[in-house]
Amino acid sequence: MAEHKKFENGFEYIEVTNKSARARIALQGAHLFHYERVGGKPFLWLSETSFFEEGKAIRGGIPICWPWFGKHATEPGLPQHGFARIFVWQLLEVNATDAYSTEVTLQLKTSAESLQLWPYRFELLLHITVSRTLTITLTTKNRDEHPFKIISALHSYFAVSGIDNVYVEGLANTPYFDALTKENRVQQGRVHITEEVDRIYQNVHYPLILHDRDRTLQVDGQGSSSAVVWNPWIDKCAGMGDMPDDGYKTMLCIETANALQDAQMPAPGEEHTLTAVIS
Ligand code: TA6
Repeated sequence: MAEHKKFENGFEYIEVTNKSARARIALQGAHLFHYERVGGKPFLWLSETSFFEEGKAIRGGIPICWPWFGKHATEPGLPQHGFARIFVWQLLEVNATDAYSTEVTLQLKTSAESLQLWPYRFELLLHITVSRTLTITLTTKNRDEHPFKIISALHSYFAVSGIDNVYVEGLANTPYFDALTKENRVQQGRVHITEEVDRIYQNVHYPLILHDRDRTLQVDGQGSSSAVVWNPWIDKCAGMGDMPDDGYKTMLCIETANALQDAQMPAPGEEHTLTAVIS
């Protein structure tokens, strides 16, 4: 079942419910901000002080960073992480394939507003499959006469019991760029979080496993050989107006990306697909 819902301020989202799971997807940003299996706890972290307002990215769930990641390379005044997550997408289809699985398709296309921010014609499709497994697939289609470069990420915020209880398996001996120190390093063993972490891993071999005290979550990436691991820790968290001061204790971002050397350059008429399979 899928229901169109609105917050009191009119912010629109879709709530999908089936025998496997429940999910909520905002039309702004095609932003999946809630997923939980029937009888389970939410997979995704959502800030209790997140904005649900036009033009402001939701803090949590799976923001879509596209067509650039982080600050724009040359124009710092442009939106952080691109514009896909702050534009309103069109809901194309909700298809209950059976009682246990629902597919949702949303679309974002070139507009006068997008052309003001990025001078290329494109089509974006987001397919979300809500079942016992959560699959989110971002397809970029080059509708322009020129090739264009996309740096993107499915910026997944995972809910954890406590940041001290978790570690990430699957990145040992993997090179990463440390966005805090601007150094290139190599991961030694498991990723534990004991301070602010902001790393872009390259040559990633999926799946990655998030081990928590009472569950493990698997993140499998397709069309991606880079991944971002981020936790803002105490000081950065305290400075964020849409995150409680202790929010860093119960979240960890593991982002399936096309970043740094993994950026993509579809030619006119070509497309690229980035997928995260979460289970
Ligand atoms: O994913 C890591 C990162 O690029 C961090 O540097 C931090 O900026 C985070 O994304 C959140 O970005 P946002 O624009 O959503 O506050």
